[in-house]
Amino acid sequence: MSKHIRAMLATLLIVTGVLVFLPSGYVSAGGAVENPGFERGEDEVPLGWNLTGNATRVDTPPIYAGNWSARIIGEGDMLTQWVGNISAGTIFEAWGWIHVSGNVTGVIAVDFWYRTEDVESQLSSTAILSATDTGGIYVQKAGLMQAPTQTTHVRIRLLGTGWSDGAEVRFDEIGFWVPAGGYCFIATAAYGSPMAEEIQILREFRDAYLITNPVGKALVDLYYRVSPPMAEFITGHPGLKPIVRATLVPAVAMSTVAVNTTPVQKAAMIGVLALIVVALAVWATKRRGRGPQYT
Ligand SMILES: [Ca+2]
Repeated sequence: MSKHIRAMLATLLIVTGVLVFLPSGYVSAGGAVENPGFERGEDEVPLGWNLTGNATRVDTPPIYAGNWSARIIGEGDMLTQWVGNISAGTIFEAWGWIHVSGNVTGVIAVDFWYRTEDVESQLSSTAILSATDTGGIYVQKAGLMQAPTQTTHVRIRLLGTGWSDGAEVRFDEIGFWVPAGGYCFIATAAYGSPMAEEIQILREFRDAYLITNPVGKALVDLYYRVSPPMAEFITGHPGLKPIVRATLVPAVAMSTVAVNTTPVQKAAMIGVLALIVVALAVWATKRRGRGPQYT
C-alpha cells in the first residue's frame, strides 16, 4: 500500500468510526406534514389531522414544543394525515417526538398509497417508528423509507398498541420530508443504500447520543461538512466498499449495544470507543511514519 492510500484509509477509519452520522431529523418543521406541532386548529380539532376514537389535541403538559400536543389514551385512538404529490422512488425521512407513560407502545405508522378518484390501494408494507415507556421525556424517532413505484400519497398515522389502563401517548412535531442534508454519506456509499439495517442502527445511535449534547452535535456538524467528498470517492472506487464496511463493523456493533443497554453499560461502551479511537490514531500515525517511501 502506498503511504497515500494508507493515510487515506487511516483517516477513513477514524472519521467513519466516530462520525458516521448526519443531522437531519432535528428540524422542527414538519416538511410535507401540515400542522406538525398541532399548534393550529380550533379547540381540540387540529388542522390537517383527522382524529378518531378518543384522540385529542391538548394544551396540558407534557408538551414537546409550542402550546399543543396530540394525546391518545386507548385502543382505536388515532390521528391520521394524508400527504399528496409524493414522487415514486424518492427516499423520504419521517420523524416525530413521542412521550409514552404507562404500559403501551406509541407508534408512528407510515405507508405509501396509490390514490385517484376511483382507486385507493396501499403499495407498501407499513413502516413503524415506535417508543415504549420514555421515562418522562419526549424521544425522537426517525426513519428513512422509499416511496414504491406508482406512489401518489403517503398516510401517516399516530396510534398506540398494547394498551393497559391509565396509559397515555403524546405526539408532537411530526415530520415527513426529503432529507435536505442528504444521508449518512460514507455509510451509504459503503452499503449502497441509505436504508441498510446497519445505517438505521447508526442513525438511532446518532439520535440518542450525539445530537442530544453539544459535543455530539459539533461532531455531527463536522461530519456533515467533511464526509460528502469522501463518500463520493468511495462511490467512485467500489473496491473500497468492503474495507469501509469492515471499518464500520465496530461502530455498528457498539451502536447496537448502546441503544439496548443500561447507563452503566453505556459508560463502559463509551470508554471502549474512546480507547479504540486513540488506538487507531496511534496506529495510523506509526504506520505512516514507518511506511516505505515511494515518491
Ligand atoms: Ca406542539
